[in-house]
Amino acid sequence: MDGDCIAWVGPAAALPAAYDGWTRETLPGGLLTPALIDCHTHIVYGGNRASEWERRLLGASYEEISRAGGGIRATVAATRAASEDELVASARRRLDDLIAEGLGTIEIKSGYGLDTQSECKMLRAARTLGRDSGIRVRTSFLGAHALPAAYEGRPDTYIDLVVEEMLPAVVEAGLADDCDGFCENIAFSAKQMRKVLEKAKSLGLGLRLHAEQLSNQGGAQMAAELGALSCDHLEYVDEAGVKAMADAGTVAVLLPGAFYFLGESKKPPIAMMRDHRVPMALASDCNPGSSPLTSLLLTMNMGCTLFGLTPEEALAGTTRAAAAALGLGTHLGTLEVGKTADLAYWDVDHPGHLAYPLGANPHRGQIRAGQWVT
Ligand code: DI6
Ligand code: FE
Repeated sequence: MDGDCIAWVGPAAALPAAYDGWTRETLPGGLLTPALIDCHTHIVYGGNRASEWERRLLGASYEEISRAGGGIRATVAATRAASEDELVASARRRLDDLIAEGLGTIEIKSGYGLDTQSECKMLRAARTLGRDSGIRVRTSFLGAHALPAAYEGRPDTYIDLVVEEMLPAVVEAGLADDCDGFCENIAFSAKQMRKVLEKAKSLGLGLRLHAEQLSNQGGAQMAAELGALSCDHLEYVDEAGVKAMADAGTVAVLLPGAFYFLGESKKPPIAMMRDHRVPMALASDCNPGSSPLTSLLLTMNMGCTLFGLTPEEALAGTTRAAAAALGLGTHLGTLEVGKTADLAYWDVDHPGHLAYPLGANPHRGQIRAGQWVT
């Protein structure tokens, strides 16, 4: 490593003589990887939804709870009521779980504020988490996550508010790197989401979209045609959507934690994505309703056991493909000369073994931008 970058990679015996005088460190464990990247989280939120989970165990569906005014709206109420400091503190506990497993970069969405002031509060909390923890944080504005109760029956009026007031405000304050939305029959249509994403693009934000999680709305195709960095969930995506993603270089972010926790049965079309060479990332989707998950290693295991990814695809999913999903592929995600030295080392002897255990944590240490962290 030279400063914060990787200077050379290879077998020790091939080390050029020019490096003879450089400091050497021998790391414990058998494997060095890029630090892991969680490219889709809603880790900042107020309250929890444990009682909603119990209702689902007794037979209520996620969709029914949402239509009855619970679900995301319950977390919106709790998040609006929480102070910024409270949001930072509760999210920090979840972030620390991820860091303990080699996390170096995380994406954090807003989307539980649904008014300008509360969305900004969430995004400021996310930025504070990045400064306090030393982990690289990328933020996504998710104002079009759910229809606030006050706009019941007037979704287009709410979309206008997102486009005309909220997006310009978060961009002006420098709080958002990217823009996301929930394109679903219980949220917003592809036409409504197009309006939001087009505005975001004109303001210079990267684009991503929750698409085809519970039904096929054509959101993935629409977002890919706008040049989205990622489309996420994708259980119900069809071949037109996958093709559009392949053409645009859009990353498929798979979220097996939500599939598992909601007891879904329709899997994303992995074989089709492989055929079209769409890069596949894996993320926790950490959120209180559909995926209260704070382990990327378990996410990788679920990607293999539930979706049929290979263990090596799972590792690429939380490194190389996850970096691409955040638009950071030229700096992060692989061990290559010139990339940022964000590294994790592990007590395993084969890359495929990271995804293998359930509940074990073989992480032994981390290097962030060339600095040792123990
Ligand atoms: N899809 C999800 O998986 C999360 N948001 C979304 O649009 C769930 C959010 C929640 O239930 O609180
Ligand atoms: Fe999500």
